This record gives sequence, structure tokens and C-alpha cells, in this order.
Amino acid sequence: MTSILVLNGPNLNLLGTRQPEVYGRTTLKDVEDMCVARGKDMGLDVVCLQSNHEGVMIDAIHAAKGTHGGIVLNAGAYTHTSVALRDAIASVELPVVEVHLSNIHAREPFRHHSHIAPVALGQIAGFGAQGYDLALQVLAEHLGTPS
Ligand code: DHK
Repeated sequence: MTSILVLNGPNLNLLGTRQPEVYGRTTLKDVEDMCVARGKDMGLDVVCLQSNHEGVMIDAIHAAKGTHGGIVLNAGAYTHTSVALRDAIASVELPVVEVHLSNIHAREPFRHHSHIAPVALGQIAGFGAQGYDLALQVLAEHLGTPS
């Protein structure tokens, strides 16, 4: 079964209680459980990781090469700041779907730019937790996984 890494970045461990008017009331555990279940429906073996540390995320992206067929990535605020994460993605040449719960383009100007977008397959933003499901669908189709 094709394996997919669902990688969540800083502050996403607080989902459910963190600014629920922006990020919703779904917890990270809910999101991860949904990803594993929906992945199974699509023939994907989903492995989830969350970290508040840029270096840990970079290590996880490096380790994904040869282990996972693709990555669903919500890099949180590192989306807007981290050239290092962008370089890690470019280095491993794995398909990455960038996800944001909120519509970053409708928020503060500093959230409009993504360092990840140019090296990602595409970006899904503004659909809450459903964005992760959509990202898995995209990767399943991209990788030709029978569902
Ligand atoms: C999550 C964050 O933590 C923010 O820093 C981003 C993103 C948006 C989200 O919508 O999932 O700006």
C-alpha cells in the first residue's frame, strides 16, 4: 500500500481550542484519525506527525524519501517564513500537497505568501479539516493508487 506522510507544523497541536473561529473546533487527533480512515478507503497507508520545530519537520521530509510516496503538509506559520522547508521539499522530489485550514489569502497580508507553494503539487486552503481529505484524494490520483 502506498504510504503518505501527513505532516503538521507549529501550533497545530492546539487545534480545537486555538482560535476556533479561524481554525474550527476539530482537534488534531480528529484530523489525524480522519486522514488514516479516509486514506484506508483510498488505498493509502497514512502516517501522521506534528511538530512545533522546523528542524524536526525538515528531518521528517528528508526521511520521507524512500518511505512515503507523498506528503500532505500544513507547515503552519513556517509556510510564510521557511526557505529551509521549501529547500527540503525541493530536495526530496516527492509530491507535496500544501494544506491550510483557513483561507490564507483572505487573511493578513503576511499570510498571503507561501514559500511552499512553488515546490508543491498545489495548495488547498480555506476548507477546514476537509482540506486534508481533498489533499489525500489528489495524492491518491497523482500516484495512481487504486481506491
Ligand atoms: C495554520 C497556521 O498555523 C498559520 O500560521 C497559517 C494555517 C495558516 C492554516 O490555516 O491551517 O497562516
